[in-house]
Amino acid sequence: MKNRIHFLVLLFLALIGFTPKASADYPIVSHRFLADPGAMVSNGRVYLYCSNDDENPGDDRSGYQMKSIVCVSSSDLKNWTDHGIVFEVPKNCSWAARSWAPSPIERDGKFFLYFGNGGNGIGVATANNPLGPFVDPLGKPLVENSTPGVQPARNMWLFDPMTFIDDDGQAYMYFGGNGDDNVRVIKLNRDMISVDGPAIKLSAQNFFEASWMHKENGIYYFSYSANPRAQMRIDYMKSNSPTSGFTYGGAVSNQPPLNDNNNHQAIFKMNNQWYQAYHNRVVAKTAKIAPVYKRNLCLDMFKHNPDGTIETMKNTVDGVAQLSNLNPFERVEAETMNAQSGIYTEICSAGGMNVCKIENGDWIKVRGVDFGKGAKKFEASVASVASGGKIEVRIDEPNGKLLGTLKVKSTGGLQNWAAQTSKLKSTNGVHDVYLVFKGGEGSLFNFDWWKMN
Ligand code: FUB
Repeated sequence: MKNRIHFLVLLFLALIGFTPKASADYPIVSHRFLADPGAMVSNGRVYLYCSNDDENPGDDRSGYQMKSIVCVSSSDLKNWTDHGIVFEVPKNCSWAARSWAPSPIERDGKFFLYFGNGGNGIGVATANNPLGPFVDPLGKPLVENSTPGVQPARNMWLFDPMTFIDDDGQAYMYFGGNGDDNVRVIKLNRDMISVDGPAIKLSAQNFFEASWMHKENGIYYFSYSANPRAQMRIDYMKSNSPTSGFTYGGAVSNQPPLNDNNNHQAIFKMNNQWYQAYHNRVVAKTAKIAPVYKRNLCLDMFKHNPDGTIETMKNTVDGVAQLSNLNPFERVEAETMNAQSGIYTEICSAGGMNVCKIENGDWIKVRGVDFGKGAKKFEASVASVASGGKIEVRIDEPNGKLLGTLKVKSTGGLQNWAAQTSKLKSTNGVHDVYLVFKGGEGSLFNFDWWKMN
């Protein structure tokens, strides 16, 4: 089954190269089912905090059961690092039963993660580092139905928080769902874990869920997922104030290809360009897995027009430019990749994550690697119970030019790490690198990081 799914995903990736209208951007972090991204740009990286759809059963009836938040990040928008689970309920927050659709923000050197306890209240978790560990500072929800100003609200889903800090330092949290009059915004105090005054009611036509706020040229843009009557587009309203006077602006983006269901946007600016991270269901649909609760991340760009409207985003197969080439002469985490076939990740005993369940024929693609004047050696930290596995270093295609082969020697255990090296044929310029795994039957070895010399 595993190989069949990988074959189908591979087939899809091969096909989209020839079919410009095929689907949304390459799935980001395609080895995980992730959804509802919340974006934070910090220190030259964008971090996406996501609902963990790997926790949903693989059928179309079980509903959303996510209890953890997964973080992935990138500095170049093409190669993404999987940081794994950074917050989990009830383990890190005993009052909550679910953690959905998180939204991150940084203030005063601290990191805050807001999440929905399903649709039944909003919690906050804090950390001193973007990757956690996130802990519950309150021991109770930050916003619940009894919070002044939340009710009355007909059948409101009390979830999908998004926190925004205005230029004057005032923080606001937007949230709500399921009804035009069910948008709420509430001021947060400087500590970011307490509210200042009652929630204020806002209305948005066809409001369904996924509140997000961004500001450009002094205009406040409140974007949201519209309801199924409005094809679950990402629509927006704009205003000169963060809490009132919003008028409908149109669509930030239409229903993504290969989705046919809910969507959830995170809007962020990096290198002076606006992006929308979102989810669709291309990985599950391509692999013929029941797709409703198995979503995957995507990314595209959009622009603001000179008149203050938004030019509706185009979903592309590969429309986002790589912001910088990857330097292979510094340690690269094995779980940093642009695409993959067949691999999984897990917590690594040496810290962070490692790639695991590597089988014959699996591969990792790393995009836009700058070889400079050439590399002579490939070094990789691997862990293996037996010798016999290999890492082939190829460029441009999974079966592209072979630069060298690392023959993995036993390290005596799947978490016993050792750096091993092999020679490389010298290559100049910028290439996509494919690390292609070869060996016998079953799981071959684990892989933590690599580097060229
Ligand atoms: O992931 C669960 C829910 O689905 C989110 O809270 C909504 O935004 C929708 O994407």
